[in-house]
Amino acid sequence: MKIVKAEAFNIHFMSNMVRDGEGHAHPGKEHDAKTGFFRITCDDGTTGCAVGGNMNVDILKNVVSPAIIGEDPFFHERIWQRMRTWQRLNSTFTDRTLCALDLALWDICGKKCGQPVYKLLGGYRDKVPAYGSIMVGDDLKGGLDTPQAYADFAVKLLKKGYKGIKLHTWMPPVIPEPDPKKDVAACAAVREAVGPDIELMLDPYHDYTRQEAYYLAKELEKLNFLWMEEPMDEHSMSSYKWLTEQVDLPICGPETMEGKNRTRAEWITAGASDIGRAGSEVTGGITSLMKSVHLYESFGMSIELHGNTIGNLHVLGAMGIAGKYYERGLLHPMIDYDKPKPWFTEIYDPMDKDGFVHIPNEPGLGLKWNMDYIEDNKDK
Ligand code: LLH
Ligand code: MG
Repeated sequence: MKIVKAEAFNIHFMSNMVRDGEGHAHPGKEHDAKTGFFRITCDDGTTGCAVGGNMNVDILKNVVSPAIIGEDPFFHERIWQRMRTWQRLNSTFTDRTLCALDLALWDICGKKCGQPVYKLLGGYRDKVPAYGSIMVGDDLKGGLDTPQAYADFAVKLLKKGYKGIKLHTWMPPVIPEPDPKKDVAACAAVREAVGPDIELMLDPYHDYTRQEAYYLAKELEKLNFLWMEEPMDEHSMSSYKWLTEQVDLPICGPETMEGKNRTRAEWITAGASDIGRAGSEVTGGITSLMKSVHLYESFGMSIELHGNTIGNLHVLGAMGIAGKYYERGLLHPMIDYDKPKPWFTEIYDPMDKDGFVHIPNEPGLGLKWNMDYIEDNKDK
C-alpha cells in the first residue's frame, strides 16, 4: 500500500467565534473564517483526513505532502519520526501541523484494518466521562461576565449530565489586569452552586507570578478543587516545581509546552507537576501522545488530556491509567457546542445523559465528513 496523493487547503465557513488580543476565543459577530484541511489518498483509494487544530496548510502542502508520496502509511512511526526532525529548522512546522499528518495516517490504518483507531492502539475502554470546560471569561451580558454567571452556567451543565466542570476565568485584554481574587470569587460561586460532590478544576490566566499562583492554589484547596493547570508561563519549569512543592492542591501540566514527550519526561523527573498533561494537537498527534501516556504510566502518574480533539478521544480509549476525563468544550452560554461544524454531518463527541462520551467505533477516526461542503468551500 502506497500514498499517492496528499492535499492541504483551507475551508471557508461562517464563524461566530472571535479571538481577543491574546488569542482567547469568545462569542462575537458572525464573519467569514477559514480552517485547514489535510487529506492523504492511497493507491487502493483509501483516504485519511484531518481538519482544523491550527494546522499550517502551507507546510503540509509544501513540505509534508512531497515527502510522504510513495510511503507505506503503515510505516507510520517512520514517517512521523522523519517529519519530526524537519521541525528543528522550520519553526512554522508546528506540533499542531505534525498532528494533522499523524491523524490522517491513523485514519488510513484504521480504515484499512476495519477497526477504530483506539482498538489499533490497544483498546482499554469504549467511553469516557467528560467534564464541561467553560470558555475564558468575557464582558458579555448573558455570557461569562460575573462569578454568578459562571455559577448559573455550571448548574445548567450539571443538568446536561456533566459530573465535572473546569473554569477558564478572566484574562487580559478582557480585564485590564489579571485578578486572582476575581478568579477565586468565580470558583467559590461555582462550588456553592454545584455542591460538594462535583469535581472542579481551574485554568486561570497563564502568566501569573509564583505568589499569585500560590495564593490561587491555597484558596482552591479550601474549595476542594481537583486540580489547577497553567497558572504560570510553562517555560519556567522551576516555577512549577516550586509551586508543586509548596501546595497540596494537585498541579496539572505541562499543557502547551513544546517538546512533546521529552518535555514531559523532564517535568516528571523534576517533580514539576502532580498530574501530567499533553494533547494530540499540542504534542504532535496520537503517536506522540501515546508516548507521553506510557511515560506517565511508567512513573505511576496520571495524565489529563488537553482539548476536545478526536485524537484525544481515541487515546483515552487506549489508556490503561487514569486520565479520568475528556475535556469537552470550550462551552459558553451563548454557543451551541452540539451543533456540528459545516464540514461534519455529526459531531464526534456527543455526550450521553450520564456524562459519558463514547469513542467512535467506525473504522479509522470515525469522523463523519460533509465532503460536498468541503469541496464547495475550499480555497480556490
Ligand atoms: O487560553 C485559552 O483560551 C484556553 O485556556 C485554551 O487554551 C484551552 O484550550 C485550555 O487551556 N484548555 O484546557
Ligand atoms: Mg488548559
